[in-house]
Amino acid sequence: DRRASHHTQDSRFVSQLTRNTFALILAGGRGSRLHELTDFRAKPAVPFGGKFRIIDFTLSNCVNSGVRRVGVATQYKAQSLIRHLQLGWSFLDGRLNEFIEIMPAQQQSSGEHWYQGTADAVYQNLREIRHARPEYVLILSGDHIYRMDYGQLLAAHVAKKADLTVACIEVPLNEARGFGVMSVDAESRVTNFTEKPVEPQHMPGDPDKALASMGIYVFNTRFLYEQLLRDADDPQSSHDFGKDIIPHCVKRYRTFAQNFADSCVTEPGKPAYWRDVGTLDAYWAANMDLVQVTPDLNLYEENWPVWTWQSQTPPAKFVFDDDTRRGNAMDSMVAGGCIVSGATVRRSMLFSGVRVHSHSSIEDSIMLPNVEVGRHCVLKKCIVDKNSRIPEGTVIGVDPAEDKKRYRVTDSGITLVTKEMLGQAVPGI
Ligand code: ADQ
Ligand code: ADP
Repeated sequence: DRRASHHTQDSRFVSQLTRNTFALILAGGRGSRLHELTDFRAKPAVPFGGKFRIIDFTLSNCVNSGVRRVGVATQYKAQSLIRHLQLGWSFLDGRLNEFIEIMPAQQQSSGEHWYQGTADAVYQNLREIRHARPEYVLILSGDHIYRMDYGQLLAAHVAKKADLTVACIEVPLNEARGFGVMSVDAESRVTNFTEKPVEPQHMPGDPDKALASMGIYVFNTRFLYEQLLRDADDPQSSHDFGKDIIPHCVKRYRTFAQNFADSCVTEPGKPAYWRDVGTLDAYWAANMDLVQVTPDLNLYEENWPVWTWQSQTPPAKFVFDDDTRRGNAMDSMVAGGCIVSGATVRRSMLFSGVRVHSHSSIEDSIMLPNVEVGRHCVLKKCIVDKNSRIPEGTVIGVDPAEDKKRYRVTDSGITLVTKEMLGQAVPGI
């Protein structure tokens, strides 16, 4: 019938748009508010959600949306990220014109700089983008946890005959200072954009909310070239999308906003989930979101899989001790290769290969891959970095003043523990 044939035409239209798109993922930021978690790896490479890395969410959105020509611009501490991409993301098929390409900062412009702002990171890769001859360029960040159908975003961009489309989300007004904040008219055209405003403007009709940029942009390719070339020649510019390019375009060209609610992939009745896990508190909270009984972001939903690379591990194992009635995990996610033996785990996230020994208790915590927790330990509200060994009898998360002497404790009481803090770093490096 007519509706069905309309639908087929629409989906063919969207798939043509996604095929004609090149996605560039900005993955070079340090993520300094994650402190020691990003001492040796870029934020997009930080493990998340039991078996993933943060960048897997954005990459999966690309692959699931049908945007399969992807560049990843790296800069800060890229080794761990590059290894992950090579191991886990080399399955796209070049014969079908699909690829994920690593684009390291490499002082390729005539100047002496590595990437400056985010716009410079794209500018320095213009040659590669040109080579792919896309009609649209999708600029993404490798830092966010969300599920989004970029096809819907592209379709809105084309329907509005936009030069530039910015994906946006409603955030509480008191958090809006950390974002680019915009105003839109009745047709969703952006009328004003301010990066990280001191006094963010609330949305009309809602004094407690602001409309924030998600740092996700669709550009017509030719328009992007023009803007980047102009910006590169501007001595006043810091070469950043949020600070320079977007405000410039809003004043002069057809810039539209698309609300995340319209392209978010979610289950009926669930809110649109998007998190910038930029701080230790936010990182902890977003992992804890996943262990909820009915999480807003449901990783068990199969029609929008999150892809990753994972080591080959046997199933998680639980060894129950009849005397102490311990040897179990409740309201928790436990990845492959873990052994919980005679210990109790509650409301926690255990990444691959974690070992928890007898008489220990872990609550509201995140154990990154290959952490070993000795006997008689108590860990509460902790983030324990990869490969750390928690010695027998250690208590963390009960006396913050004591914990602060050795570990990093946030204002809200989350404790980060790394192998460096435990004195277990490999000597010589
Ligand atoms: P921020 O996230 O504060 O704001 P920024 O720190 O520039 O902006 O990071 C954007 C992305 O680019 C991150 O994924 C980061 O890792 C990456 N990045 C930063 N510098 C880079 C470089 N030189 N090379 C490669 N990658 C780099 C932005 C927007 C706001 C918006 C928020 C949403 O500027 O308007 O509200 O994102 O989170
Ligand atoms: P992976 O190797 O699985 O990506 P990480 O995400 O922990 O593991 O990556 C950290 C990177 O930093 C690795 O290349 C590792 O060799 C390096 N590294 C880890 N700890 C230290 C340290 N104390 N000093 C220097 N480099 C380190």
